[in-house]
Amino acid sequence: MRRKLVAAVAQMGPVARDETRASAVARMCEMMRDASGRGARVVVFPELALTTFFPRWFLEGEALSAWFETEMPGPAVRPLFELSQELGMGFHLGYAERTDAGRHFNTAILVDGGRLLGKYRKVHLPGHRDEESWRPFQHLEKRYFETGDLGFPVFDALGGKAGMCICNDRRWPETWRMLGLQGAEFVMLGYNTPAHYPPAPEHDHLQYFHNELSIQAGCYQNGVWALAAAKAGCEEGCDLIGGSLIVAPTGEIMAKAGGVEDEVITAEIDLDRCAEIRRNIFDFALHREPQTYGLLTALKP
Ligand code: CDV
Repeated sequence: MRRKLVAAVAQMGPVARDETRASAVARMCEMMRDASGRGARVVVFPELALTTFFPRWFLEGEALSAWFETEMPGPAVRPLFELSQELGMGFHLGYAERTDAGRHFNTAILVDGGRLLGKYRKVHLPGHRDEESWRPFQHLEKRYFETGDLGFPVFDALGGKAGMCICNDRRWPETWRMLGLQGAEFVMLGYNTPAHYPPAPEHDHLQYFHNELSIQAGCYQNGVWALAAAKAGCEEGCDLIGGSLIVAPTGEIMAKAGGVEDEVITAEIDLDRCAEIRRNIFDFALHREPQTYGLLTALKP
C-alpha cells in the first residue's frame, strides 16, 4: 500500500508589529481547520509566524526580548497544540526561541496530535550583525540569533521521514543533501523573503524565481517533497514575496499560492514517489563520489 497523505501549506499575509500572538494563532487555527476540512494530515506555517519579522529593526533590551518565546507552547500558542490534538493533525511552526540558558535561535518545530515530535534551529542565518543605516530596513538575524546547534535532524512522522529547514537554508544545497542523505522524504520550511534585497537590488525581479529554483532543485537532487510556506505581503512597509509551494521529488510544482494574504494550498503527497528519483539518477549509494567532495566540509578552500 502506498504511503499517501494530503499535505497543506498555510501562507500568512502580513503580521503587524502590534498584532498579538493570540491574533496570529487565531489566524493559524482558522487555516488549520480549513486544511483539515480538505483532508490534510499536516499543515506548514511560515518562519517566525507568531509575530512580525522583527529582525528588520535594530532593537535592544526589553524591546528585543519581547519577540522571543521562552516556553513552547506558552499560553498564547497553546490553542494550536490543542487544535492539533482535537483534529489529529500535524503542524510545523517557526518562532524565535530563547532557551533557559539565555541562548537565542530562529527555530521551527513539528507537532503531531498536540505532541512535540521534533525541533530544528536555523543554520544559514542571513543578514548582518550591526546596524547599517544605508538600508531601507535592517536584516539583523546574525545579531539576534546563534547558528543552529541541532544539525539537520530527520524525524519519523506521518508514516515517513520528515526534515525541516528555515528560509535562507533553502538556498543552500548542503541543507537539502544533509536531509536527503538521512532519508528525509518531505521537508517543511517557512520563509520571510523581502521582495527587495538591498545589497543586490538588480536581482529583485528574480525573488520568486530564485525561491522556486532553490526548492525545486533541492527536491529533485535529493528525491524529497517540499512544503514551503511564505509570510507574504506588505508587512510594516516591507514587501514580502508569497508563492508558497508544494513541490514533488521530481521538482514539479504541485500547488502554489496565488496571492499575498492568508491562503491554504493542498496537494496529495505520495511518499513512495521519493524512490522514483533515489533509485535512479540520484541513487546515492551507487553514484555519489564523496571521496572527491572534501572541500565541501573543509573550513577554508
Ligand atoms: N528570512 C530569511 O532568511 N530571508 C532571506 C533573505 C534575507 C535573503 C531569504 O533567504 O529569503
